[in-house]
Amino acid sequence: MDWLKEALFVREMAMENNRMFGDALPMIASENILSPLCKEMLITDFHGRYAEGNPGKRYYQGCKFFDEVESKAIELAKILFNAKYADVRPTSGTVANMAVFKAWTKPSDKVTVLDTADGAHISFGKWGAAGLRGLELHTYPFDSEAMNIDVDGAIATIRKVEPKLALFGQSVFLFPTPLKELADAAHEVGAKVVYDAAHVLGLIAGGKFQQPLKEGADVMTGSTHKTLPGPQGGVILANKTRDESQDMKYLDWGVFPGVTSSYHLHHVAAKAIAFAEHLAFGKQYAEQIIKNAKKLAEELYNHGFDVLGSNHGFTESHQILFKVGKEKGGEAAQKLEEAGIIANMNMVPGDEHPMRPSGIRLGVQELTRLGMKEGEMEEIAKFFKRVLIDGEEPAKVKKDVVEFKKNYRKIHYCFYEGEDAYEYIKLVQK
Ligand code: DSN
Repeated sequence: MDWLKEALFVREMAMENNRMFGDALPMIASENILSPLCKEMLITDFHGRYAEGNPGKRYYQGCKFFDEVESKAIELAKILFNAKYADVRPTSGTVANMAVFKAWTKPSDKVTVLDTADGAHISFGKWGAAGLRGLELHTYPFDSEAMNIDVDGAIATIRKVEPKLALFGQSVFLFPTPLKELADAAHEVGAKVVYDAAHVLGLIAGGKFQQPLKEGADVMTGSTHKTLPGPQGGVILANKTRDESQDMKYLDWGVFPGVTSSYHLHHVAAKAIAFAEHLAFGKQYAEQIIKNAKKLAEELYNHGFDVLGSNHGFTESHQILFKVGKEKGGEAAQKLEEAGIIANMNMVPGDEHPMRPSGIRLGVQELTRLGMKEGEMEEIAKFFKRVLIDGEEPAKVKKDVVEFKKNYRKIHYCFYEGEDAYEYIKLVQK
């Protein structure tokens, strides 16, 4: 075998991927593009280094500059989220959730949670991290007309089950959770309140979604690469310091040695920069994301799509969810990809099989970061109509999508904005 050829094949695929996304409308609600400064951090020497523990208290030598970086990331996260406690070590939102489970539960403890078909993340499900910890799951009822938790029903569930943790936050997340009332009920029975903010972290930080830490959450977990447009990774935030509570010490140990040894140092550096950028631009970015999501949802609805949440203004987040016919989500997502629109099939309330869902979930956070506003959402809704309602040949629509996208490759809402977001940076020129 020619091993160089094998290696260059991988590089060619990465370049093709850059080209594909550069030409497409990327609308997966959990993704985003990196700012130039964040990108730079990913190819620094931090990438190959180890750190265990906390700044100033390390097992490994050689951490003095990284200690500065991690301390800065923590400081900026605390300012951004108005929190007293920030842990930037989790390598993903799932790892952040695992750390909470490790710290605050034992196997067979009871937790209350939304069903994944109603929008909960897989890490809160029996096949994910909650199952791995051996937790006993009790689901809240869901109001699929309002696309939100049924508050009275959920309060009754919490009172009956008396869980160790009451879990909130969603991966399909159109509207804020009525957290205050639910957190009061959870605290009454001695449960801790965990809010998974992965999808809406950037909207919360921009002050445009609910503020879970003010509404009763004991801890907020999140991922740093969705509406908070940093590197792939996780974060944990809370309002008590390690010194104020033994529970917070357990949380610290839940991350290390609980679910990490070293963590991704280059990503921590990029997180720090993403937090600084969000402090500078997050408010305007979050505001435009929500305007765009509302506009796109409305346009799709007017074109005849069965958009969920229609009696409630469709969405208050970056997401839109619409039904495409019983178990037809996969087929629709495939046609959209052939037309250059990258989105995912998604379960909608009532679906039973995760691999045969009936909906499409969209997110507008990446399109917004490329400078798109409400006018562009009108154009994009027309592409959806051509593919999924008019039944036009996807390849024909793709030509127009590629042409449309040519004007939207530059990144906004960050330092050094205006750089091409999809350019492949070659370090080896040969
Ligand atoms: N499952 C991812 C999503 O919501 O797309 C998040 O981890």
